[in-house]
Amino acid sequence: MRLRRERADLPKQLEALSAAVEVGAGRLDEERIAAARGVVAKAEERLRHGTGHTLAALLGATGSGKSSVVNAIVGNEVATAGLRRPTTSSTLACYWMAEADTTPDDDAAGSVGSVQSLLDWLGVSNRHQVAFAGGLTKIDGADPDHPLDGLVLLDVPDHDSVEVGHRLEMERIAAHVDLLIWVTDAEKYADMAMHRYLRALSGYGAVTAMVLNKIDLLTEDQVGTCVADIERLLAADGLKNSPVIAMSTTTGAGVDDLEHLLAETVKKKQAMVARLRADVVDAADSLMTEVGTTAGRTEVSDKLATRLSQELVQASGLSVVTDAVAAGHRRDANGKVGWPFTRWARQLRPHPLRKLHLAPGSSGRSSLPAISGIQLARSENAVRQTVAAVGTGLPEPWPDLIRRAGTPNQAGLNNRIDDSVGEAVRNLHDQGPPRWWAVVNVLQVILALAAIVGAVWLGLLAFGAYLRLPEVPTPEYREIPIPTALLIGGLMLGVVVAVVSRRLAAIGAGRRADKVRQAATEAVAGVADHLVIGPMQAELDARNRLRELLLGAGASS
Ligand SMILES: Nc1nc2c(ncn2[C@@H]2O[C@H](COP(=O)(O)OP(=O)(O)OP(=O)(O)O)[C@@H](O)[C@H]2O)c(=O)[nH]1
Ligand SMILES: [Mg+2]
Repeated sequence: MRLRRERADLPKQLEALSAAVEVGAGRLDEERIAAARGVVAKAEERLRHGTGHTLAALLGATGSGKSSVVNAIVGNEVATAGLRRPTTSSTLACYWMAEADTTPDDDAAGSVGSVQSLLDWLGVSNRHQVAFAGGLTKIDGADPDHPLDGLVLLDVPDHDSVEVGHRLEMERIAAHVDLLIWVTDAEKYADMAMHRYLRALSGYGAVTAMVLNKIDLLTEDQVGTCVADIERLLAADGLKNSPVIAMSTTTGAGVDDLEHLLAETVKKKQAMVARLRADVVDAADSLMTEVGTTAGRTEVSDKLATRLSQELVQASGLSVVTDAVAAGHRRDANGKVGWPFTRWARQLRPHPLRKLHLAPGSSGRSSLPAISGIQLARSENAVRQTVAAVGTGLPEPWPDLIRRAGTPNQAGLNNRIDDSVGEAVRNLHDQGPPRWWAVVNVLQVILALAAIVGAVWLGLLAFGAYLRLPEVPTPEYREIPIPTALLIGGLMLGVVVAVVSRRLAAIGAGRRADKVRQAATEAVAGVADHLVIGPMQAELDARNRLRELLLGAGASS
C-alpha cells in the first residue's frame, strides 16, 4: 500500500516541482532551474500513461488462446474463449487493485494514477477488477502488496480476422502499453502478419514477449524445436532478448512463468517510477538549498513599513508645507475677519503657500524642500535600511532579490511623494474657507462703518463748533453721545472681534495643518507600499510559495 501511495503521489510532486520552476525562474540559480526543468520534462514524458499502473496487452491471431491466457492468469472465466472465430471483438481490461483504490474519493482517483481514467483514455469500456484484499478476492486475505498490484492486463481482439476494426483496435492499444505479449501456437508462430507487427511495434519501446500456447498438443521435443525456431525468428525481427514462454492453458503449464514475467514488469515500472521520484526529490532538494530550509521572515512587518513611511514623510519636508498651510490659513482669515483698518497691511505680504507653488488655484508641481541634498540622502537611507532589514537572516540570493525589488528609482519615489503632499494641500483648498468668516466679515464691515459714521459726525460737530455755529442737539444714549458711542464702540468692538477671530483662525489653521499632515502621511505610506514594501513582499511571497511547492515536491524540510 505504501508503494502504491508513493506512486499515486508522483504526479502531484511533479506538478509542484513544475510550479516551483516557474516561480523560481529568474530568481534562483539558472543551472539548478534548468536541471529541474529537465527532470520535469523527462518525468512527464515517461509518465504520460500514468504512474500507478503497468499495462500489458495480449496480442495474436484469432484462436491462438489470448482470452484463455487471461482466464488462466486471473484464475477465473472472465474472458470469453470459444470456438467461433473471432471470439473477442472488443478489448477487455482486467486490473489488479486493492479495492480501496477504486473508491471515488481516493487520492488517486481523477489523477493520472486512476485506473478508470486511464481506461477511459484508452477507450476500453469492458473492465474487470481482480480484487485480492477482500471482496472479489482471488487470493483471500492476501496482503495488499500483491506482485500484480497495479497491473492492467488487456485481452485485445485479433489482428488477422476479417474484421478490420479489430486490427485497428489492436494497433491503437499496442502503441500505449508497457508489455506486449504475443500469443501463438505451433501452427501459427511463423505467420507473416504477426512478424510484420512484431517488427513495427517493437519501435514503441515496450517489452515484447512471446507465448507458445497449446503445448499440451505437442511432445516435449516438438516444444523444444518450436521454441528454438521462435527465438530464431524473433532475433531476425530485431527482438533478440524477448523471452519465449511455452504454455498450455489447458494443463496450466507455463502459467507461472507468464505470471512471473508480469510481476517483473510491474516491478520494473515501479522501479522506473521510484527512480523518477528520486530525481524529482533531488531537483526539489537542490532548489531548496537556495530557498532555505528555515521559514525565516515571511512578511514585511507593519513596524518596518510604518517606520519607512515616517522617515519618508520627514524627508519630504512635509512640516514646511504644514507650517505654510497654517500660516496661509491665518493670513486668509485675517483678510476676511481681521480689523478692516489694518487687515490690508498683512495682505501685502506674499501668501506662504505661493513660495511652494501650492497656493489656492495653482496646479503645477510643488517644489518641496525634499529636493535638498540632505533630505534626498535621508530618504535614500531610509529605503536602504528597510530593504536591508527585510533581507537580514534570509539565505542568498534573497537579500539581493529583495534589495533589487525594494529599491525604487529615487527620483521617481521623490516625485510621487511630492505629488502626494501637493494633492493633500489642494484637496484642502477645495473645501473653501470656513463659513463663519463671511458672517464675521459682514460684522466687521458694519462695525467699521459705525466707527466711520461716528468719526464723521464728531468731525462735523467739531467743525460746527469751530465755526461757532449754533449747537445742534446731539442725541444720546444713556448720557453717551451717539457719535461718540459709534466711534468708540465700532473701534473697540472691531478690535475685540478681530482678536477673538484671530484665536479661532489659529485653531482652524492648526486643524487644517493636521489634516494635510494626515492625508499626506497616508499618501506617502501608499507610495512607499507601492514602490518599496509591496515589491519586497512579492519576493517574500515567492519564497514562501517556493518553500511550499518544494516541500510538496518532496524536498526535505
Ligand atoms: N488444446 C488447447 N486448446 C486451447 C488452449 N488454449 C486455448 N485453447 C482453445 O483455443 C480456442 C481459442 O481460444 P481463445 O482463448 O478464444 O482464443 P483467442 O485468441 O482469444 O481468440 P479470439 O478472441 O478469436 O482472437 C478455444 O477453443 C480454447 O479452448 C490450450 O492451451 N490447449
Ligand atoms: Mg479472445
